Amino acid sequence: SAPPVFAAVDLGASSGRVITGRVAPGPPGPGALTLHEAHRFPNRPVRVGGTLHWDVLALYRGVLDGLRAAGPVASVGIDSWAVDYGLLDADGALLGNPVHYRDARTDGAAEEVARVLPPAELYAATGLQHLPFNTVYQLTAARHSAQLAAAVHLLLIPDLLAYWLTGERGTELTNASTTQLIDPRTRDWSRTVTAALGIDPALFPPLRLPGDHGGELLPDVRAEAGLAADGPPVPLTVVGSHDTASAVAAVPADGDSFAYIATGTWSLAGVELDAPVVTEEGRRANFTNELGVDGTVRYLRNIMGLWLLQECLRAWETEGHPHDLDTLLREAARTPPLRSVVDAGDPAFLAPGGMPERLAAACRRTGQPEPRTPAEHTRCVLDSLALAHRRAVTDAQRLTGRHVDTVHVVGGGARNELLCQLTADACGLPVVAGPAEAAALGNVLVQARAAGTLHGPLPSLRTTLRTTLPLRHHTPTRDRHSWAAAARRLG
Ligand code: ADP
Ligand code: LRH
Repeated sequence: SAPPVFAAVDLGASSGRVITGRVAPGPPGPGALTLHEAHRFPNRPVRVGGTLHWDVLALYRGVLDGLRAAGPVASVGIDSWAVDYGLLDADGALLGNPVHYRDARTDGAAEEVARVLPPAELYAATGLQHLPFNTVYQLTAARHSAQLAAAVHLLLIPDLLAYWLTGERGTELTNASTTQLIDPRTRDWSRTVTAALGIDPALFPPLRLPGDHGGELLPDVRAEAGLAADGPPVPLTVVGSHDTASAVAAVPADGDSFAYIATGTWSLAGVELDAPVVTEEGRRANFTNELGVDGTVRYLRNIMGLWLLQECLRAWETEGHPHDLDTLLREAARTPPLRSVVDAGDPAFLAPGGMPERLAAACRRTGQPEPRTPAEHTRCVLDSLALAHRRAVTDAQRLTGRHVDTVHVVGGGARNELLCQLTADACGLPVVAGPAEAAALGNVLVQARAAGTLHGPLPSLRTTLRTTLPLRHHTPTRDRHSWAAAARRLG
């Protein structure tokens, strides 16, 4: 019989994709696990009425088109970026378009929360790093809105799409852990936080875990997806619905002395732990404890990531001077290194718009030469990301006592050879690059295990990945002292 095929819906901030994963019978080895991109579609936010929204129906359309392109599958799993949500009324209808986490509505919300729950207490309860757009701040910003007053259910983005596909409502735990309403020790809602902020936890449908059964595709969905009405039911399997949870599940690591950097729109850099580390030192260093697949914890820091470059490319295109990424990266490789760096963890880079000028202004403020050409901007972004990667990998080891001997780079940025080499150089550690579609792969792994096609705990799934995937190895070359000197320029 044909090997089972699993459809992973992976929605990133820059694009959505439906990727099929096929697991061949027999022992792991090249070709045992193959991915095929059935459909990719852009994710373009829309500003309307002064608010930046996700175009969630366009994304849903992309999912249906992707399922149609994928053909008959054994199951479907959905993951997406974190923190954002849609509200449903008592009839189950969507109340307004989900708001983008980069929207300015959360300006000032952290200060409001801090008046009721000081940052140290909020961190002690949740172990979550401060990001100005955490769901807790979005709900605070929206708390006097008619929309929230009318809401009966709150569904995180992957749970919202799963609801449309199956009619079943749930709250997947790994993504719920990014709301800042979950206690990572109990892996349940933090009554300390919900009570202090007057957030009704009943808004959230019951928690569910990666591997759980999440219902079946509805008849009208099957028709839209081109599946025969009388074909076998297609289950939705709950996966690590936070894309970073799925991406880290697919890190092809050997043992536990590794750091990972999931690089796409964001760089998420840190280590995997068995239990949360919630310390005041960790809070000050802005490290987070997000929940992962199989009871793991992602101890990591958010770094601005390739957003900095995406926004430069968008600006140049808007100005009528589009640049091709491949050419820019080749030119950046020939541009003098470490001429100017910025703090790639700075939330000042969060909002969209004017990125080339904002990078130049940051260099000016720190007494460094301003990047002037697109190649210089690109070099500045990549050097700055590598420097932030180095800092996160160093800090994660210090704060957790975990030793790191290898850095795994996964996500779209794993395709960027210059970024991977600079990261190896900056960290002074070997970098293993790939898979680029790690989130989709982690999504497939959890589905395949739930279906009984793959077996075992994460380490053995990772062994399958190591023996199956093409990976690129980068050996550190550059003198580490120049990176330390560059770090000092940022203070
Ligand atoms: P997200 O899931 O956040 O939307 P991805 O993981 O898809 O992001 O990563 C997208 C980024 O990966 C792009 O912005 C680009 O910088 C980088 N990337 C994708 N393909 C390539 C490539 N062929 N060469 C270099 N970089 C690439
Ligand atoms: C990456 C990601 C990240 C979150 C951010 C909102 O796509 O899920 O882990 O912090 O988006």
